[in-house]
Amino acid sequence: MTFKTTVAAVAAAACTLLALPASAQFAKAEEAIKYRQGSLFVIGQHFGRIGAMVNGKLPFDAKAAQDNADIVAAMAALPWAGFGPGTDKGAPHKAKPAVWSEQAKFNEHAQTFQTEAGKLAAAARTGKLDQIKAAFGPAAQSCKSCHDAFRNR
Ligand code: ASC
Repeated sequence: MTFKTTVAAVAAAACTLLALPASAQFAKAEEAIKYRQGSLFVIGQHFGRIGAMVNGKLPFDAKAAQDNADIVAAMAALPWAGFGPGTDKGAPHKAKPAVWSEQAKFNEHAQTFQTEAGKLAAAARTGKLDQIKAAFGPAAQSCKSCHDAFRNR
């Protein structure tokens, strides 16, 4: 390789690293599994805090709802990179084999959740509980339908 092509190759590799989903950064399947479980756990915690307000178990706090919904929406993009090829084994988990054998369907669920999480964050920005309630149902349903199809009990 000439110097120029070497520089170009290194630059291309660096760009690829930046552009690749987080899956490429996992040294081993166990880390991908922990990553997806950790991100889904954090999402669940923040989603649950909104749920508590929606269900009247916590007093409504518009700022808290917005903060939590923003976290859910931002984190909604993350777990999916942790379901890459070969991550069906490597640590205990509850993902069904269908995650890897029915990828298109799984990806569709992941996408639906991201869309609903975005709508929930938009609703939370209105500061109105009725708007949040309206968006929360479909978002929760998107969690549930994916869990029903792709997560063992
Ligand atoms: C949550 C949470 C889920 C969903 C799901 C909705 O708060 O942790 O997995 O809502 O229960 O039905």
